[in-house]
Amino acid sequence: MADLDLISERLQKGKAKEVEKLVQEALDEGMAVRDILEKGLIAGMGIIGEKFKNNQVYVPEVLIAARAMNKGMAVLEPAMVKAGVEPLGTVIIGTVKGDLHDIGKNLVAMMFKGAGFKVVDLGTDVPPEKFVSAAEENDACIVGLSALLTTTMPSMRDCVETLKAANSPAKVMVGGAPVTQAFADEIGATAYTPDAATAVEVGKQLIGK
Ligand code: B1M
Repeated sequence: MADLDLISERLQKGKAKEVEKLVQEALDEGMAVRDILEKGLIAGMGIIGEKFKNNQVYVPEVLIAARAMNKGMAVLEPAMVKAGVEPLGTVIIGTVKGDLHDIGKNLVAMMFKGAGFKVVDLGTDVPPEKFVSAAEENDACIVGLSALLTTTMPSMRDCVETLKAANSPAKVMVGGAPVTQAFADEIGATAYTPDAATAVEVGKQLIGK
């Protein structure tokens, strides 16, 4: 009998090949796709997110756990489509124009994915118009903006203004080392969060999940 706790535990250790194999075995045994996703993969990534928030694990551990998560998801995805498992919503994410830092943004993206969201990652140096068009095309519920430079924080303001001018219904979440709650309030972003795990918690609250 497939063991969902083992999938979660192996994922937390970043054992990508084992996760891949265990997910395949669980599918072959006829286990429900939603259970494998929620009680195996998402549960494991949730624990890693919590530990990361509490400084019990660090960036490398999160990255290898996320890689294991991706391997498991790749096995699961065709079955998810077949079973009609809907993502919680779509998150558009990117680092704002002029800014090439992407490690933190990637972590936030991975955590959102790990929590069951569809994530469209626009990469780095993303102009406001691209956030708007991607949000529209993907019917996004959240647009996530990351900035690591004080000099690119004004790009965040441009994004918020451009999204508002386009009447985008998406909630705008901002973060990155120089960003603060006061700045988020000043530019009219929906929410600021200091780290990737909190971003996902707040993102779920924002869409009522
Ligand atoms: Co740059 N850099 N960098 N850099 N770099 C910083 C940010 C800096 C603080 C270093 C310093 O001077 N002490 C400084 C910024 C100063 C400032 O403006 N306040 C700086 C500078 C000045 C520069 C250049 C201008 C240097 C130069 O060329 N003269 C240049 C700019 C290039 C550009 O972007 N146009 C530059 C370049 C680079 C590299 C390319 C070499 C490299 C980036 C590689 C990459 O990302 N692929 C780099 C790096 C690695 C850093 C440091 C060392 C590390 C950043 C990082 O990845 N941290 C950084 C110094 C530091 O922070 N100690 C520095 C780890 C990451 C996990 O944390 O990104 O903060 P972070 O993400 C966190 C949270 O902030 C939050 O969640 C994450 C995890 O929980 N978060 C969000 C992030 N986005 C979020 C979005 C959310 C919610 C939460 O909602 C959507």
